[in-house]
Amino acid sequence: MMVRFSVSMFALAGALCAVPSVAGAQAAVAATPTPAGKPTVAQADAFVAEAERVMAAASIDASRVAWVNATYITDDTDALAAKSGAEMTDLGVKYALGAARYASLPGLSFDTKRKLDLLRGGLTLPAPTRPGASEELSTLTTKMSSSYGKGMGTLDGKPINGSDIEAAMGSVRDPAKLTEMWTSWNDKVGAPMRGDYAKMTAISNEGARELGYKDVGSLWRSGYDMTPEQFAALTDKIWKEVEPLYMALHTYTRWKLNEKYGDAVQAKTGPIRSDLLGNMWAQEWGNIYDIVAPKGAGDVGYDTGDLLKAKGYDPLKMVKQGEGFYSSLGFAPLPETFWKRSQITKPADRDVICHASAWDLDNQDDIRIKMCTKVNADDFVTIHHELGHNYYQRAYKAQPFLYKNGANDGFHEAIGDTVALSITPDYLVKIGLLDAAKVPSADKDIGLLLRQAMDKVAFLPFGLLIDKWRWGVFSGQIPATGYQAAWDQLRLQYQGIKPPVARDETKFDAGAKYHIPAAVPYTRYFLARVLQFQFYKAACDQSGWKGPLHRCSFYDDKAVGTKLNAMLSMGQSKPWPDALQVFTGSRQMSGAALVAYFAPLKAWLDVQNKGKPTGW
Ligand code: X8Z
Ligand code: ZN
Repeated sequence: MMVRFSVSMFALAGALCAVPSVAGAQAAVAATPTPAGKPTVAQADAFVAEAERVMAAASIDASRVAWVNATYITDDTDALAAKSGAEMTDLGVKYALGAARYASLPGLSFDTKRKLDLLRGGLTLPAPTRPGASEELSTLTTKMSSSYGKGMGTLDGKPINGSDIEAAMGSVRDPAKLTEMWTSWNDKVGAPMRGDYAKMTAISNEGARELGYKDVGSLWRSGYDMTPEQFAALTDKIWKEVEPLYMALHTYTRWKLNEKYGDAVQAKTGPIRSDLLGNMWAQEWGNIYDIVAPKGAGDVGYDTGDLLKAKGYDPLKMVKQGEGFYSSLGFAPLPETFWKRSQITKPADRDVICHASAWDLDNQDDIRIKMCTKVNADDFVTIHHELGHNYYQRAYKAQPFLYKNGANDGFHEAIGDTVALSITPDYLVKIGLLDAAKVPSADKDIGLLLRQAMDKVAFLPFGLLIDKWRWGVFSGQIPATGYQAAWDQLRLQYQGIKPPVARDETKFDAGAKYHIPAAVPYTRYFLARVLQFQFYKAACDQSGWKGPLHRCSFYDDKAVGTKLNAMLSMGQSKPWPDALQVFTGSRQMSGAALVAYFAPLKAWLDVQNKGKPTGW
C-alpha cells in the first residue's frame, strides 16, 4: 500500500499504485541476489531496470484491486486491498533498501541516479521489514480509508452520506443545522479513527527510519529535488507572500458573516466559526459568495451551478464539457474505456469512496475518474481538476515507469485547476451556458475576483496546515495525546477559524478530512494553488492576452496546448524547475502570479476593511 511511484501518488495514495501478480513480482526480487562485493555502475543500471520492469508489471493488478475496493467497499474488497497493499509495500521497501546500496556510487548516469533516488523515496507510508508489519499497516490504512468512504453525518437528526453532507454545507444557511452537520460528521467519522491513526503513525515511522529518514514527514519533504529543510522553508516563504491577501479576505468575510448572522453567531472580532464558511472543512469559501458579494452593482450576476442546472446539464454532460476544453487545446479525445469504466455518479446500491480521484490503471490508456458528481459549481471545477490528472498521465505514458509522474506532486494537482481558471464569462458564452447579454461588464471585475478568491485564496492556509499537523505528528512534536489540540491550534493560527462546539481529546477532527485517513500528502495542493496561477499567467501571456488576467481564457489555443504538452510529457524525468521553465520560463515556484491576479481585489478589500478589526 501507499507506493508513491507511478501513476497514483496524487490521487488516492495507495489506491492507484500497485503491482501485478505481486507474488510473481516478489519472486523476481528474491531471484535476483544482491551481488557480492563492491557495487558497480553496471549492477546499479541492471537493478534499476529490474525494478522498473517488476514494479510496472505489479502496478496493474494492484491498481485494479484498489479500483474495485474504492468503487465497491465490502469486507471482502477491504481484505483484498489490504493484502495487495501489503505486497506492494513489501516490494517498494525491498527496492528502496536496494537503491540505498547504489545511490552514492560514483559514475552513475543521470537517469540511474535519479531513478535510485525515486525508488528510495517512493513510498508514502513505508513499512518496516519485520514480519507482519506491512500487513498490519495496510490493514489499518484500508480500514481508515473505507470507514471514511462509508461515513455518515446527520441533518435534522437523519443520516446523510458524505457527498450529500458536503453539498449541504455549501447551501444550508441555518447556523444550527450547519453546526449539527459539522459536529456529527467530525464526531462520527473522525473520532473513531484516533487509535488506528496513532498505530499507523508508529509503524510507518519505523519503516521510514529503516530507509534512513528521520520520520515519514521528512520522507515526504524529500520528494522535491531539494533537502527536506529547504522544502519546508520554501513553503513558509510562499505563505508569507500570500498571507496579506488571506488576512484581507478573512477580515472582510468575518465582517459580512457578522452582518448576516449577528454577534451571537459570528462576532466582529476573533476567529470565524468554521461551519459558516460553506464547506465542511472551511477550506474553500466560494459557496457563501452570496453572503459576501459586493452590494448591487459589483456583483457577478450569475452562478455557474445555476447556469448548469438551467441548461439541463447532467454529470455526464459536465464531464463531456470538460473534455471539450482539453480537446480545444489539441489533446486527443478520452478513450472509449474512460466513458465505460469511470464512476461519474454515486452508485445507488453500494458504498464507495466519493472523494474525487483520477486513475491510470495500465500506465497507458486505461484512464478513469471516480466521482460522485453533483450538478454544481464545485463539481464543475473538480471535473476539470481530475481530467487534468488524466491528461497528464496520458502525456507521460511513453516515459519509463519511474518517470510516470508529475514534475512534482504540486504540478499534478495544478494542471486541471489551471484549465478551470479559464472558465471565464466569455468562455461560458462560447459553450452556450451564459447569454452574451449577461456577461458581467468591467465594473463587475471585483465581484468576479472575489468569487475566485473565496475558493483560491481562502484555501491557502488550509493547504499548508494539513501537513504542518502531519509533519508534527510524524516527528513526535505532536503526541497522540494532543492530536485534537494541535489540530485546533493550527486551524486557529493559520486560518483564523474555530470549531462551532468545544472539542477535546476524545475527538479526532483531522480524521474527518479525506486525505488524513487515506494518507494522501497535502502540501501538493498548497503548491498547486500558487503553481496554477503561474501556469495560467504563462498560458495567457503565450496567447497574447492583454486584458485583465482574470478575464483570460486560453480555450481553443493550440499553441498553448502544444507547449503545455511539452511540459506534461516530461513526466518526472527532470528536476521540477526544468519542467517549470519549459512552460513558464521561470525556475521558481512563487506566489507572485497569484498575488498579481488578485491585486485589484486586494486594493478594493483594503478600502472595505478600513477601520475594521483585522486578525484574531
Ligand atoms: O483532493 C482533491 C482532489 C483530488 S486530488 C479532488 N483536492 C483537494 C481537496 O479536495 O481537499 C482538490 C483541491 C484540494
Ligand atoms: Zn487532484
